[in-house]
Amino acid sequence: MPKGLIVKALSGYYYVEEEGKRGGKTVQCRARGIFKKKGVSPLVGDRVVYSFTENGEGVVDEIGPRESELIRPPIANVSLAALVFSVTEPELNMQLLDKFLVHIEHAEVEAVILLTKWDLLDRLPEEESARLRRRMEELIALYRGIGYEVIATSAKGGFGYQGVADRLADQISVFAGQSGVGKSSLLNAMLPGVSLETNQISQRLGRGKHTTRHVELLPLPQGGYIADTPGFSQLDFLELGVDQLGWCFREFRSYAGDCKFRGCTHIHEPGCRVKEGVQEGLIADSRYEHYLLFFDEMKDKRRRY
Ligand SMILES: Nc1nc2c(ncn2[C@@H]2O[C@H](COP(=O)(O)OP(=O)(O)OP(=O)(O)O)[C@@H](O)[C@H]2O)c(=O)[nH]1
Ligand SMILES: [Mg+2]
Ligand SMILES: [Zn+2]
Repeated sequence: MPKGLIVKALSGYYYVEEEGKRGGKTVQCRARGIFKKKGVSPLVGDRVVYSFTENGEGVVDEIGPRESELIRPPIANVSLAALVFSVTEPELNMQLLDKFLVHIEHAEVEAVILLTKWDLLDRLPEEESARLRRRMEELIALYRGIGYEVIATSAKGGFGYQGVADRLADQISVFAGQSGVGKSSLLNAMLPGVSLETNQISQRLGRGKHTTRHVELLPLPQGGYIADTPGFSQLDFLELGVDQLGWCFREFRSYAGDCKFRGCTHIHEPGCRVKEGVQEGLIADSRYEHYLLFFDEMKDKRRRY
C-alpha cells in the first residue's frame, strides 16, 4: 500500500501526497472508521499508509508515529513553529505570545518569533511610532535573552523573509498567530508562485474575519513544508497540567532546580529560587506575571470541569 503525507484537511477529507513527490498531485482520502472509534483523528503533517477506492479516491489506513502534535493549530510532526505577531494592526499582545510559547514548549517544538508589518512603524504618527519602536526593542531583547530567535519582517516593505525562509528549510514548520497579523501575506511574499487568500481579498467578497480557513502544507523551495493556518483569538490550556506550567517558561528551568521544595509552584513557597530570580531582575516581571495568570486560569478550569 502506498505511503504519503497529509498536506491538507478540509470537510472530513484528507489530501495525501505520495511519499517522495513533494508538491505533487494529492489523493483525496477519507479516514478509516476505526480511527473515530479509537478517538484518533488524522492531522495535517501525519505520515500515513493509504489505499485507493473504486471511485478514484482513497482511504487513510494507518497513521505513523508522531514526532510532535500541536492542538492549536492542529498539525502533526512540526519541528518548528513560527509565532507570527504584528507590531501593530493588531498591536502585539505579550500575554498571548507567552501563552503561545507555553503551548509550543509543551509540545516540545522549537519556536521562532516573527514580528510582521514592520513597515507600518514608518507610517505612523511620530510619537506612536517611537513608542512602538521602543516597545519592540525591549521585547526583542527580552525574548532573545531567553533564547528565542526573533525576526522582524515586512511583506509590504519586502524584508526579513529571506532569514525566515532559510530557517524553515527541510522540516515541517507552521505559521501560527492571531487573525490578520499577516501570516498568509508573508508566505505569499516568501514563496514564488504561491498566492494564498489574504484579508483584503476576502473583504471585497464580504466574508467574515478569518481569511484562512484550513490548515495546509506548502512545499518550500529549499525542501520541507510550511503550514499556513487560520488565525485564532484565544488559546486555552485544556491539555496541559498545572504542574507542567513552570517548565514551559524556558528561563525558569535553570532556577527551578534550586528551589527549596521539590514540586515548588514558585508562588508562595519559601526558598523559591524562581521568585528570587524575579526580584533580582534575572527573570522578567512580565513573564512571571503571565505565569501567575496562567496558573490561576488553569486552576479555575479544573474547578469548573
Ligand atoms: N502594511 C502591511 N500590511 C500587511 C503586511 N502583511 C499583511 N498585511 C495586511 O494585513 C492584513 C491581513 O493579512 P493576512 O495575510 O490575510 O493575515 P493572516 O494572518 O493570514 O489572517 P488569517 O488568515 O485570518 O489568520 C491584510 O490586509 C494585509 O494586506 C505587512 O507586512 N505590512
Ligand atoms: Mg491567512
Ligand atoms: Zn520555586
